[in-house]
Amino acid sequence: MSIKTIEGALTVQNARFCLVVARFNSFVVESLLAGAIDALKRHGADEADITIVRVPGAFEMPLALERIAAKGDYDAIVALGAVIRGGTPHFDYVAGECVKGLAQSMQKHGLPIAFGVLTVDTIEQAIERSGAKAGNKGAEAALSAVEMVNLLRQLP
Ligand code: INI
Repeated sequence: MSIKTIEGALTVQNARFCLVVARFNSFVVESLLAGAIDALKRHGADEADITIVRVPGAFEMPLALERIAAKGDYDAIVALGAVIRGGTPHFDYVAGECVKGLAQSMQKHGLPIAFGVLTVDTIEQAIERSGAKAGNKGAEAALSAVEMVNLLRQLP
């Protein structure tokens, strides 16, 4: 007896992606964006099917993203940002609201939303995760979006 496995492939055709990108900490986020675009293109996405929407910071992401998700123009959304801990509780509010809002939109619309928002303690950790020794989390998020688009196309 063989086990039936359903999983999403890592190459995609005819899929529209929206990248929602925070301007805050742009020195890191622009590298996440470059990684995400590169990954999408190398895994089959057409440049004409990729849209970038810029927001001020991670706190504003849920509002823009909910509007985009509700419109239904995209097969997946990739959220890209960086929340870096400072000396105050600000980090917890911004990161918490961001992830909560994104998760709510994903469930509400049944739409893949990849979480490419770094939540780190130091600038060094952010740099490591945006194209240095810990990889590029923007590229990883984009790949998750590709996989989920393909998975949802297969699920009944
Ligand atoms: N926004 C971020 O995307 N990352 C951060 O690290 C950050 N910090 O630390 O303050 C941040 N703050 C701005 C926030 O997202 C809003 O844009 C701002 O509060 C205006 O609403």
